[in-house]
Amino acid sequence: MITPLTVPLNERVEFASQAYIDQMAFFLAGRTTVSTSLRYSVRLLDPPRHLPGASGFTISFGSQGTTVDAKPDPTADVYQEMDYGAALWLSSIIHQDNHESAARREQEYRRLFSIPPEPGQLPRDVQALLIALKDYMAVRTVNNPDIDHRIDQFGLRKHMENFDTTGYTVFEDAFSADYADQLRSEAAINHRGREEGASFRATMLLKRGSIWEEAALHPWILTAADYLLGRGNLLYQSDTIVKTTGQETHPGLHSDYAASRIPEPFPDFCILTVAVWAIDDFMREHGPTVIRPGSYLERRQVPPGTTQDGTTTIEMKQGSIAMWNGASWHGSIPRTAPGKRTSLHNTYCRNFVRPLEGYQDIDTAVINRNPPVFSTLCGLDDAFGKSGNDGADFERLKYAAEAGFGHREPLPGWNTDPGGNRE
Ligand SMILES: O=C(O)CCC(=O)C(=O)O
Ligand SMILES: [Fe+2]
Repeated sequence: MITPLTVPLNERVEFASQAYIDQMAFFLAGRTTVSTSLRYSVRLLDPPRHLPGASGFTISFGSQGTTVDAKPDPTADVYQEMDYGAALWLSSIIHQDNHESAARREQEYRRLFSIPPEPGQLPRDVQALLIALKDYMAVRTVNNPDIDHRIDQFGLRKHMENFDTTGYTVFEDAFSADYADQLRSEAAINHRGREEGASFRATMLLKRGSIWEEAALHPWILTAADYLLGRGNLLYQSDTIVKTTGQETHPGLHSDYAASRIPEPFPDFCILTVAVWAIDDFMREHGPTVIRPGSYLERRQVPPGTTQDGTTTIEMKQGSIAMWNGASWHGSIPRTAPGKRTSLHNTYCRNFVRPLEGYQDIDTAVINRNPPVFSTLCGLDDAFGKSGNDGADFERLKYAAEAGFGHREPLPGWNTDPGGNRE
């Protein structure tokens, strides 16, 4: 059964758009008042071109009710300035029934975007209402559809150029050591009981706990996935590998297109991409990945018997993420050091590709604790597979059309309708 969406597609809004402010006002109108009067304001720096008015908002909490204004106010009791993209990700966190994960997300996003902790402590009832408002908005807020804007705001341009030349890149310092430790412990649980060296993969991670959901949504990686695959891409596979001393998990070379039977010559656009998280160091002795730079331009499967000659070793430190065009020829070398290498492999594919792992039946509770981009990754937003006896799912078809039919540039009209753009 395909998991139904609890928030209808037409309630989704872009962060800080007029439609977003309207949704906030709608939520606040029905709420009880708080005992303290307090104004809370955020100024958004460098909003995307199609939302020139998205400069921030001010929420006025008070005994007569709570209201929201679509303008930042530096004289507010709590006032913060941050980049549009950073604020969008902070506002994507859902707290309800998800406290541990919410705290971890907040920590990782603040670290990634260098945002200091929120100033001061809010009164209890104000804090509770603010969290309820944030949660209500987070499940309705789509990712910024302007991929170029995200690339520049996150400082990722050089990485995208790497995809266009060598076909791969390494994002350094992409997650904290603390998060790495938690990922390793969770991975160990999933790998427990397996014969040493026999089965090195644990799969279907989106059905194994919220820590993996967080990882699948990494803001830099989703930006790179959108760059390579277009918006609306899907999670193809999410798995961990635990590699032991002497183990050879990927001898020779392969392309990640193999399982999907992509005919040769491969298309000149990318079909799928894998992001490999170095939960432990990936230095030579740890058995890292090797890749042949530029091999995605071959546009064919690796001929049988091809050796690892001419490859580059992707050496990286814990906290780095390597990512490549899935048409690239790559493998890995055996681990010589004692101990284990734990890594997370999140693969994303184009909207029309059939993923290796199925998430269309994922628990509603999982959908409800994540922003809309998560249900997109699970394949729940698009129209595929949702025709019934009465015809197609026109709501989803309309939604797909609003996202553009694979257009690289925003569709005409985007600049004139600041509230209407949806992923
Ligand atoms: O584990 C490695 O080093 C390589 C894994 C691999 O081939 C992949 O994730 O596509
Ligand atoms: Fe691979």
